[in-house]
Amino acid sequence: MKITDAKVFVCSPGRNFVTLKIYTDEGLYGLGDATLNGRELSVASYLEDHLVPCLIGRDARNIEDIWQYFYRGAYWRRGPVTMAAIAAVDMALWDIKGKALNTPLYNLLGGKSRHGVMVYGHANGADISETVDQVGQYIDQGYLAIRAQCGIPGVKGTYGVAKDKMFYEPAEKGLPPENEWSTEKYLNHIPKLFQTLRDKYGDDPHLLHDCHHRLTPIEAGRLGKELEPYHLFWLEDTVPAELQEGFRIIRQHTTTPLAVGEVFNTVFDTTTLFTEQLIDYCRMCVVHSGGITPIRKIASFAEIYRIKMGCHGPTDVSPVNMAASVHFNMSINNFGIQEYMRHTPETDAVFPHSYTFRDGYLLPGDKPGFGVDFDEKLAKKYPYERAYLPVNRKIDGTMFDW
Ligand code: EZ4
Ligand code: CO
Repeated sequence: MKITDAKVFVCSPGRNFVTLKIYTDEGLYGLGDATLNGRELSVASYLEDHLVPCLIGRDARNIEDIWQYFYRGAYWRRGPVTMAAIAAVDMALWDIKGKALNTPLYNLLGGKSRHGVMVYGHANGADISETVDQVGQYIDQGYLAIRAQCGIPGVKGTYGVAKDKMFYEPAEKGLPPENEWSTEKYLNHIPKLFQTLRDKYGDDPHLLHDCHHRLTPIEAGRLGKELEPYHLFWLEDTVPAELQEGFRIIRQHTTTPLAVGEVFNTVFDTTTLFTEQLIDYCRMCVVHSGGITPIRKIASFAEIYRIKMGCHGPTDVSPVNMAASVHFNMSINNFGIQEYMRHTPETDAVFPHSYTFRDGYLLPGDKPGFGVDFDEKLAKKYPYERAYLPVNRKIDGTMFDW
């Protein structure tokens, strides 16, 4: 089965997405997601200018070899742009494989390990009471797990506080907006949010929180310790994760479960974290870690250390990635949870998909491959629009992590 062509589509049905479509001489095509929030055109160029020319004429069945050709074969490796581009190729080839064998992807990955994929939704609010109400709305919709974020008094524009509650998306059109940050105010406020949530909703709902890479290890230790009475499902991205060794300090101070990895690109970002059992959940995303081929290996490596997968699933990657993630999660034993931010109706119309939400779980459906399509005609109505994630400064103006 020869690859005859591959096309890159950049569209913006509510926000920007990069989609790869690989065509074969047997009439089958596959879809891959290549979206990297705020850097979309770089991945599109990486694909069009560098990978697609090498793809034409290759046998679409040889997924492992093609992955190794683009990763191991290249002298310049890693990084989010490179890995998102390779991921899109890998995903499209798995999609073709499923269609060629007329079976959903999870069957090719070992079959079902569970009946559905537990997801968590995002509850955001300008203050504690708004977030508490939002958590209640997710519980009413059947969610078993909810991530809770709220505004911090005295801090303008905190991460996790949305303009649109249902479809939270931090990227904004134009140049990067600037947020404000105070670790002191944040650390004093967040335990009150979780105390209020447990008082109101009891022990059952799984509650999660994302620090978005803003603390030092000792600050993370303090927050984890103060949140222990509210037994979080996880505390996410406490520290900037370039420094894996920092997690040793956090672990010495708290039993709150730790999650990290949405910005990781390869297994090499995880070695200290996994082998020393410094985290509980690995948040790597199918698209930003190079595709189905490498993330399966990363999950197997994590399994040895009893670490579970809790993949990133924001609205800023497309339903193609979400479908790939659901099939992957269905198949592995060490699945923890899947992040699920709902896409807007405009996005869902461009990417019709067979996965569905029911009673707190995503179900993959039984279409061959990923079960996602791409409406090219509709996508043309939504051309690319420049957009950036915010940057962050401390109250005195110092540049900080966002
Ligand atoms: O800020 O995907 O857990 N979810 C997150 C996301 C990230 C965005 C960045 O593009 O941290 O909201
Ligand atoms: Co996060």
